[in-house]
Amino acid sequence: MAGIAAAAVALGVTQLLAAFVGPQADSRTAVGSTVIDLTPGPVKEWAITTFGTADKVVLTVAVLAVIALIAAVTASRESRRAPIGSAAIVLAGVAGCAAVLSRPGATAADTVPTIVGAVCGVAVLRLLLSGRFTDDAPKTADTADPKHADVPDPGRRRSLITLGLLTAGAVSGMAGVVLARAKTSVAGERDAFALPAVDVAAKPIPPTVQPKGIALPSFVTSNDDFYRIDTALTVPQLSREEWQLRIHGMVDREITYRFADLERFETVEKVVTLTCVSNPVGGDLISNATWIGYRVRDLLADAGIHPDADMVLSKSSDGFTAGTPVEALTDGRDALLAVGMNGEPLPTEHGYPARLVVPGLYGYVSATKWVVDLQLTRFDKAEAYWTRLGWSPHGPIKTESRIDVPRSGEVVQRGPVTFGGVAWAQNRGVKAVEVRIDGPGKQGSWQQAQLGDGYSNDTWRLWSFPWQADESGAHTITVRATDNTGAVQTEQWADPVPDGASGWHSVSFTVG
Ligand SMILES: Nc1nc2c(c(=O)[nH]1)N[C@H]1C(S)=C(S)[C@@H](COP(=O)(O)O)O[C@H]1N2
Ligand SMILES: [Mo]
Repeated sequence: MAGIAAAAVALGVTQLLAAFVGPQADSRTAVGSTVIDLTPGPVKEWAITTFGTADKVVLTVAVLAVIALIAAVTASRESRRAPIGSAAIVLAGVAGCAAVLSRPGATAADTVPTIVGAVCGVAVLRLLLSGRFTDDAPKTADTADPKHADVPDPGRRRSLITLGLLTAGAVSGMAGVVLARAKTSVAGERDAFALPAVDVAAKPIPPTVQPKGIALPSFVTSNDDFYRIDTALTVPQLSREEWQLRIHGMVDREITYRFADLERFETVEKVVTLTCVSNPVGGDLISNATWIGYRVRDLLADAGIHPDADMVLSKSSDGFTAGTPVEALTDGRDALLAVGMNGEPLPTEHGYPARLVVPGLYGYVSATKWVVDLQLTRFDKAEAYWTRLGWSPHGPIKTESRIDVPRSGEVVQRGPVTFGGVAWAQNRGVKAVEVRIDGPGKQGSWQQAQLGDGYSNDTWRLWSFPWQADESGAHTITVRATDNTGAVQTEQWADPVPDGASGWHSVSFTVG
């Protein structure tokens, strides 16, 4: 417990001081980001497919658990001749300072909170393990004396002080996080941002996109429900004032846009379904929104792109990169630099003040949030964040479909039921969805599902399937989609690495 209390104080003090020095002094985030960057690709992939949007919470809890374990074990070995616990805290402090210094724009002064935190941690450990609280102190006899029963024994005092320090460490850490967030937050200016008037509106979304009589995901995902995947341990807080978009590399003229410069471009509204390459078959890392922004093509037009440039390497303010084919950013699909999402400014976690939205490509090769830099280059010259980790340099979205109703293991009442789900093939569009119950076999033939109206080739399509649940017992339902080129979704099972999962989604259920 002494070790855990010492670690809590070290982390708490660091976090609290960092709130006053600045975000770059936050060694917790610096270490966390370094860990994320150094984690091998397959492990990251495992974390995303296993924990999905909760991956950051899981990471934080896991890291705290590991720190507590190391602190407890090393502190139990602490002795005057071998101060192993203190050494562990000093070592952690050194690692924290190194992580802080490795981040862009950090100075020596930014290591002060970490150093002070480590010193406090060592002091706490030494205090709690000092002879002051040991039972062989001269007063031992007194504690057995009924006259002194109200005087806490040294062991009890030590427990109370340990608990107090642990609490103090935790509270100051949380205070530091809250304070730092309040100081850097762009939430206020985001709320004050009035979206530009739309010049080219998206066609209205008819209610018929949503199948009736079944609870499916809403055709348009609310901002709160929209899936979120990124490598950012703390959400970048980038003000419109600070924001710039630099266009450079294989161009005739470099251009840097300030946020106010965007006003002179046509404002375009588009409904686009984003999908994560890490989405497993049947997974929920897919959402659909109405975006407002500017055509990337228009922003690039004045730069004079060299004919041999085939990739735009986009970069975020926190160093994430994506490599997108120039063609996907300049052809008729109208890739956007989006500033609005479902009628609101982009939420900070979805890229405020500006991000890329490219129909038809997985997010890891296209959807850069907090985007500040577009470099015209070549696929044989440059590598982006996930490509370096073993993902494919190209990431067109595969045709997929998912069963939302019934849930796996659900017990369905006898009688008429309606099953349903979603299907997607962005940039090609979904033409048909077929369902098979209990196949393959004589009863298990493919049958056409009913489709919600198609909105566009860039959006998902909702489907439903009325079925007569007559036969009690175990059943399975399988789904497959066909895109507008006539290609049927492949049965070939593939993992998300390196270029997206494929295979038919099946769900087992029981008629009871
Ligand atoms: N800056 C930044 N942008 C990013 C990422 C990231 O890690 N950092 N992840 C990408 C990935 S892998 C996906 S799937 C989409 C997800 O966008 P969303 O979080 O708005 O749903 O963002 C993309 N843009
Ligand atoms: Mo992703």
